[in-house]
Formats: sequence, structure tokens, C-alpha cells
Amino acid sequence: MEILSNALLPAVQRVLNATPFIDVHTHLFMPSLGRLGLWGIDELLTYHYLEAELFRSSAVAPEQYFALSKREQADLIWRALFVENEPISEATRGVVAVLHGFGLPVTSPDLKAAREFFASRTLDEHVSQVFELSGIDIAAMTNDPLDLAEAALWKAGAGSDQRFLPVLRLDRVLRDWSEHWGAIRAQGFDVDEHASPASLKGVRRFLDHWIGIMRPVYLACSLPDTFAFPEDSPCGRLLAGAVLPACRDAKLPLSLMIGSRRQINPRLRLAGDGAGRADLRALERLLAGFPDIRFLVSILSRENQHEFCVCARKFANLMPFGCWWFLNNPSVVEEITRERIEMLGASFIPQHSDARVLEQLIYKWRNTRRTLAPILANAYRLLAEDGRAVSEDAIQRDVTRMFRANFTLATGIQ
Ligand code: FIX
Ligand code: ZN
Repeated sequence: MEILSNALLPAVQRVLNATPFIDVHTHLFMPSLGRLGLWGIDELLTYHYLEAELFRSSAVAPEQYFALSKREQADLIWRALFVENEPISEATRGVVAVLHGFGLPVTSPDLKAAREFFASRTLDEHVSQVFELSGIDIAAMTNDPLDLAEAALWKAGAGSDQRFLPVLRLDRVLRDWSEHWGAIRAQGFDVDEHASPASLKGVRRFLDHWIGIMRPVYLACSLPDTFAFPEDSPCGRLLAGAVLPACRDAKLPLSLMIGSRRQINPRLRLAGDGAGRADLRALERLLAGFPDIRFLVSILSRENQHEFCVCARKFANLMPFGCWWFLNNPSVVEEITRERIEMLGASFIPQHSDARVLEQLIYKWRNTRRTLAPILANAYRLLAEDGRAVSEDAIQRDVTRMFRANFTLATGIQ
């Protein structure tokens, strides 16, 4: 049945709220990976987004802060950003949304009630409740075969969890070869510091080994704003000579997240990374050179977004996803999502959470639904004005495509 224009927003909200989403990129871990998974109020407050904001609202020096215990850090952040100031930034408001979502006080001078609540939770049921509150049923992880703790857990048999999808993350291979080639050699693979042609075979065996252990749904790497391709560098040679052939043979997509500038302020540690505009010609050459490989791509610079949409119109093997990191703010998400719908229809993945702490899913997906609803409703309003009214089934088809089918088709998962 056709929906009248003044009923479009509630119809879109109904469909968004009723459709479980797939979260295509997170830093969360399935419970069987144990201590790797972050959750609870102290982890929520010491999120690197909030650490960066702390140093703007407190006299504490980063060196002093990082010398504190996790609880002391969380107390300091709570006091500076939530007691002495109103939590009106995106990341601070998110913590309020999580506390409110669990019926916890949001104006306490301390964290006593929140800590007692989270201490009372058992992880596995907490995961399921957080997924339910967030409106997602599946989250893709970020799994690093060169992280010693994580590699040991996978080798011991991490098993599988239908709520989580493994992803083989390759930053240490492609981005930091000089620091990590020795760790690959230590795992028994014949590689050298120059990433010579012989190393390509060793890296290929390394990839096949970990694809067999983790059973990832895609391979992934973040790349700097200076990324170039083709390039006679370890990254360029390994990408063309080992990673992409492995993707082809394993029938797996490659996810590239391009534009992060590592450690522009090292004193802030994980909070010290920044963003830079990338040269998307490198991406174009990858897409044109490997038309049989599917690429899931997110670009960090707002200044790249329009040309990124144009690029997606030229290459059907490019699946744009998310409003990544510094873009995941309503003012920017709205601009990016509107131009994507105008140029790509429903053939993209609007958002991922990038959650590092379990309960962040609650606010990140609440914000996505809140920001997206009027944008989608507006697209259908314009369509009705131009002669075609939309049904709720048609809205459902678009939402299912954007938040599930575009990913399941790209990755081949059911
Ligand atoms: O490379 C990535 O996966 C980035 O998302 C992270 O490195 C970054 O710290 C982050 O969590 C941004 O949201
Ligand atoms: Zn990430």
C-alpha cells in the first residue's frame, strides 16, 4: 500500500527499528576470545575518542594520565567531561545514552552505581542484550594474526560465534612490514625484510594459514592518506603479489580503510591518530586492475567523499561502507549519506559502528537510525513528488539491502 508523504518518516523509522543490521566493522571480540573484549563503564570512559577530549578539558598531561590506573583514568574523564562540563560532544553523549539505556543514573558525581551494575553482568548474556538494544544481530571483528595474545587464542581453538564474524586484519603486514616481517618469519614463514619476490610466497602461505584458522569473511587493512598503487614498496608488492591473489583464490573481499594518519600526536597514544585526504587514483587503479575482486572501502577524509561516490559509480566491484571515525558525527553523516543516495541509490552500506567497547553499539546504532530516518524519508518524499509513491515493502527492501544484503552479497555469507 502506498504511503502518504506525511506518513513517510514514521514508516521509515518503523522499518529501521524493526530490521536487525549487520555491523560490518568493529573492534569487538566474541566472548571465546576472552580478555580481548572490552566492556563496562571504565572501558567506555577510557575510549580513545574521550581521552582526546579529556586533554582539551583538563590540565592533566597525557604522561600523567597514562600513568594512572584504568579506574583512576575513568574517574578523571567522568569528572572532567561529565561533571564539570555538559556531555554535549558525540562521544560523551554516547556514554550518557548507554547509561540511560540500562536505566543507570546519568548525573552521578561518581561511577559507583555504574560499576556495580556492569560487575553484576555475565558477558555472554550481556553481549546478547547489548545486540538486542542496538538492533544488530551480527558484528564483524578485527582479528590480528600478529597479535601474540590473539594468535595464541585462535591456535588454542577460539571456535565460532554466530553473532561475530572473523576478519583477517593485515595492517602489520602491509603497513608496518619493517617492524613485523620478523614476527611472520618467527611463525615459520620464509620472508625477508625487503619483501623480496621470495617473500611473496612466504606471505601467501602465511595468509592461507590464517585464513584456514580464522575462516574470515574478508581480509582488511587500513592505509595512510599517502597510499599509492601500484608502488614498488613492501605494501605495493605484497598487496599485488600476495594479498589480492589470496583474496581471489579464497573468494574473499578485501576491505581497505584509507586516509588515517598514524600518531600525529604520539603523546596521546591510540588517541593520537589523525586524518588526511587520499589520492583516490590509487583506489581506481586497484579497482580497474582487479575487476574480479570485491572491495569494501571506507575513506576517512570528508574532502574525499564526493569523488569516492563518483568512483563507486564507475566500479561495481567497489562497495562503499560507513562514515568512518571522525566522519561519524550527525552533521557529516547527513551530508555523506544524502550524496550517496543521490549518486548510488541503495547500492552502498551506510554505516558501521567501529565499536571498540561492547556497549558503544547501543549509541552508535541509535545515532545511525536517528540520523538516517529523515534522510531516507526525504528520498521517498522527492520520489512521491515526482510521481511515484512508495510502499512499506519497498522501504523494507532498501533498508535490508543497505544494512544486510550489500554485505552478504559482497562477502558471500548467508
Ligand atoms: O583502522 C581502524 O580500524 C580504525 O577504525 C581504528 O584504528 C581507530 O582507532 C578507530 O577505532 C576509529 O573509530
Ligand atoms: Zn576500526
